[in-house]
Amino acid sequence: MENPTKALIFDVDGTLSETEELHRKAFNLAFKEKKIDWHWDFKLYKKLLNISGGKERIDYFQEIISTDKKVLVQKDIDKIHQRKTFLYNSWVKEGLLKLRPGIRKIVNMAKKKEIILAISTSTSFENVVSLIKSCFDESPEKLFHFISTGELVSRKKPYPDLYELVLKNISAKPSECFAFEDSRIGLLSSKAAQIPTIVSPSIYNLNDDFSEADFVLGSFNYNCLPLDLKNSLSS
Ligand code: XBP
Ligand code: MG
Repeated sequence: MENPTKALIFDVDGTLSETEELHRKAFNLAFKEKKIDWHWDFKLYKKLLNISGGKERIDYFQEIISTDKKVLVQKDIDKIHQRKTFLYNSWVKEGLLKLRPGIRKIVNMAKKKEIILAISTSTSFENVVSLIKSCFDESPEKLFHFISTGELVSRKKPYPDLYELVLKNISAKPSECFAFEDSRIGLLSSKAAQIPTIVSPSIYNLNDDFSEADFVLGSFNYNCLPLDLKNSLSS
């Protein structure tokens, strides 16, 4: 039988790994170091995750949520975010994050079947590289055919741009792929690009509305995967 799945496209934060608690910790430490009196707790950060991209998230918090006087200009936001990125990456390099259950097996099986692997994420290339180097034995470029990251588009998720960039670079039709997502805005992005999407919610997204998803799973464990995909991975 001809292999019907040409490519698997993975979101990063919340999908490859439960990264968001480490992002949150890095934001909070960066605020503290810069003497900014903000602390994002779990409940608040859950709300802020509806804004993809760290700089956009800081800006949104200042503009919409915080009742403090607006003091940060874009240059300040850039500096805070640079420090947050440094902190996050230093912890990732220390090995504080691991892959979500099932991800390694899917990646290994897809590699054996020569199914194309790609990434679609709102976060930065730097963050993706540290996570992949820390969690997989192979270099990001060897493992993933194309890595679509926030710097490459002007509209992040929930817009389709990050996924459309992947499709263009791997020369695949949406129907030949599966996207893997963990959040509602991620799902809206992959579905706006018309890609069949498998969702397994991360800790921040357990109660999101996933009604547009093709499959909603409790985990990415092989046994939970849709039959079509299992066939492609194993036949
Ligand atoms: C989720 C995000 C990211 C991270 C922070 O991305 O919104 O913005 O929380 O990343 P994904 P930066 O598409 O992988 O789920 O601070 O590097 O922007
Ligand atoms: Mg995500």
